[in-house]
Amino acid sequence: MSEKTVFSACPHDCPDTCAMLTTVSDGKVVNVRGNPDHPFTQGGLCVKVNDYENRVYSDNRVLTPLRRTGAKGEGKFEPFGWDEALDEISGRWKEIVDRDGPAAILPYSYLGTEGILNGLNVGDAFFNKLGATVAERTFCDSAAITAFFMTCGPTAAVDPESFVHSRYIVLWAINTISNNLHHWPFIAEAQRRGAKVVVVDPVATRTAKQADWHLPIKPGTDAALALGMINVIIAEDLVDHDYVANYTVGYEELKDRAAGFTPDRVAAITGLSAADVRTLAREFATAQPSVIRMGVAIERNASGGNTVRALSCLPGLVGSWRHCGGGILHMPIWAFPMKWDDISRPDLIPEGTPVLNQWRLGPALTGELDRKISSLFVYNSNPAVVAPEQGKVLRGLEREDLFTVVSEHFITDTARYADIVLPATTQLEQFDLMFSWGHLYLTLNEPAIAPRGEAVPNTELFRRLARAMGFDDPYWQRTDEEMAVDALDWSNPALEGIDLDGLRKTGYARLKVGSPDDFVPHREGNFPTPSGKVEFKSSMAAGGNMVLPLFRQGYLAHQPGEPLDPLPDFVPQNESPDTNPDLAARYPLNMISPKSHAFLNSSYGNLGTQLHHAGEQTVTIHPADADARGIAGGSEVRVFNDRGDFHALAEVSEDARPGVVVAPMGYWVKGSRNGATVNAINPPAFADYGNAPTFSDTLVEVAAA
Ligand SMILES: Nc1nc2c(c(=O)[nH]1)N[C@H]1C(S)=C(S)[C@@H](COP(=O)(O)OP(=O)(O)OC[C@H]3O[C@@H](n4cnc5c(=O)[nH]c(N)nc54)[C@H](O)[C@@H]3O)O[C@H]1N2
Ligand SMILES: Nc1nc2c(c(=O)[nH]1)N[C@H]1C(S)=C(S)[C@@H](COP(=O)(O)OP(=O)(O)OC[C@H]3O[C@@H](n4cnc5c(=O)[nH]c(N)nc54)[C@H](O)[C@@H]3O)O[C@H]1N2
Ligand SMILES: [Mo]
Repeated sequence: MSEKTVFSACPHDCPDTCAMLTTVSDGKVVNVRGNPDHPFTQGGLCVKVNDYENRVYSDNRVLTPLRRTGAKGEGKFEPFGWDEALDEISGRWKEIVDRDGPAAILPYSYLGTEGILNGLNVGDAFFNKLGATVAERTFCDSAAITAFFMTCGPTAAVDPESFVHSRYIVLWAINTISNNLHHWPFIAEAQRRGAKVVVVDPVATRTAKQADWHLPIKPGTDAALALGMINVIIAEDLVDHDYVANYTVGYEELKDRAAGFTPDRVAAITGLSAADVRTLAREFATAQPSVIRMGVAIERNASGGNTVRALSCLPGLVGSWRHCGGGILHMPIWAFPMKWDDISRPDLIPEGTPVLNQWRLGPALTGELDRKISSLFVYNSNPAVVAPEQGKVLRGLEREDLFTVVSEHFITDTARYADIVLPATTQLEQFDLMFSWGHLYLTLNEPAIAPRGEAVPNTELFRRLARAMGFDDPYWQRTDEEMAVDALDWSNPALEGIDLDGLRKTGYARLKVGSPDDFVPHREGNFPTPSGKVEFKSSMAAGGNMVLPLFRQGYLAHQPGEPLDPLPDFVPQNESPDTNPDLAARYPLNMISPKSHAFLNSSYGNLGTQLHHAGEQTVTIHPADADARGIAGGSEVRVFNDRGDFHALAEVSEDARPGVVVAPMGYWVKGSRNGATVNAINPPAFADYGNAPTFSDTLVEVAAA
């Protein structure tokens, strides 16, 4: 018997990017586990990935190319060969290019895998060269990144491991224990050392229950709370005047703006008490080092970008940046010296190529947008579940004249509608390198086993498609290893002493950015903003709304329209009693649809262990709201608004604040009670910045089914 252990990396779109060890015996994976040497992962995985081998070996894997034999959506397919599949795809695309132009082809993708090679940008160069519609993928963090850049610039800011040194930790719209699990031990260690942990979240999550203080804020009102903190800090002179004078711009203007956000007004907006607003401000200013950890859901409302602007001002105002473990943590990904232009090749985009935001898939496919979409190519994503306007997405996918190709592990709700399904490898069958948006380690993933069946990595998929389309430049023929070398700037100081050979010996390497005990990049300013300072008043605001290159196949897109307000402000929810009283009268409850503990977005929504853990789709409702509607715990309810409805089991609990209902996302349409899930009723509106979604800005009603 031959046994070996291989360095793997969790492929998922999650801040943790765990270093894994895969044990292979006689060519078969017998076990995956966390690498105990890894300082961030520390040997643990999670309920999603603990049994990753069951995903790899699932009987339901797609293992050959498939072609549709039944009606769209029926899920009936027959196997056929790769050569035939590539001939058919390239043939149909050439016809479409001649008839409708290349922009009638729409790529659709996100982060089914997060690898530098196989992840977010793997198809960009191909589709750019083809002249397909440019896909704007503002799925996650687009408003927040724009706002953070406008205030602090693209900086890693705080090492998540430095949190052990923090004295005051505010977890703001993040459910760390479910969604960023491996950060928790560092927070718990700080707590043991006497730090206070505060959670700002409308829901008493697993994380909130471990905190010292939970502030159950009304969704979408966080910008008001942040501005209220600024108001109190200035009014009570808790400002670090020296830091402000040397390393920030726009203090007087920020002071004027915050003057309107008195604790009483903020209390009325947020549903918290004025005393709580004052206490949070005082403690954050005085208990140094103080730090904020922002989650992704913070951006999902009309005020999302403004919220991140306001929060990002706070550490500069009180000088938290002076200390190790102080500041505000968003995404340390900016420490990785990526060569995005080489990966995405925006230079190949033909002049005048149209752009489509992927959240508009439903209206685009159903003809609402005056766009001709003749072919859809989906990889690394499951829009039938993750995108808003689910009803329109599904109707669009049913179109007989739409040529749909989906590259997948499984016949997802999206793949069910495909004309052709192509088999994709899982992480254990492919080579990749991983950056992280939650720590400062570069991680190697070596293939542990040969691809199952005829599955191919996304890199190989695009090599084959390029060949089929006649792209013969050597760029399209690079091996995975050559692509890995091209993807990063290895001469950057952050990668000093790190190379592929070294990674093969250890599995991971910490970027050369200093140790977690002395990571203080902004002790003396040095912000990567135009002024080099924290921009309370943003100079980039003059350029108007932005979607960053990462989200747009490689180029920075200033959106047409007015300049942005250079100062943070509070904008009420789109769907609220203040802004839309008629709507609020009919649909008085604010729904949020956060991550499910046991799924990774919609991934694992079909697998036994995780489904068993998750149970059926629930909607959590406060006892007062349940009583008013005669809803008993465990009963089937209908959650609805003008956009549609889905069914769920009521979970009556004070974990939801009154007026708020919580329905985790990720459940598959197939298997749902009425052919619909949370995104059937979520709104298509964008947040204030970066074309981010507004999943927390949704009014609904709940009734017994
Ligand atoms: N288990 C698990 N882990 C995951 C994922 C998963 O699907 N499952 N997905 C991964 C991905 S892609 C991402 S982006 C991250 C996201 O991870 P998080 O950043 O934690 O995002 P969410 O779970 O969407 O929301 C976090 C919390 O914000 C709260 N919230 C919602 N709206 C508001 C609001 O307006 N204000 C405030 N203050 N709080 C609000 C929700 O109640 C929720 O508890 O998780 C990653 N990790
Ligand atoms: N209501 C609501 N909607 C949301 C969110 C929310 O909180 N609430 N969160 C949003 C966020 S933050 C995100 S990031 C998005 C996530 O949206 P997606 O990135 O679309 O996430 P998944 O649903 O996990 O779909 C990824 C698909 O890729 C497939 N896949 C995995 N690896 C590979 C591979 O190597 N090759 C190929 N070809 N396919 C692969 C998986 O099997 C899976 O079906 O959802 C967004 N939608
Ligand atoms: Mo995400």
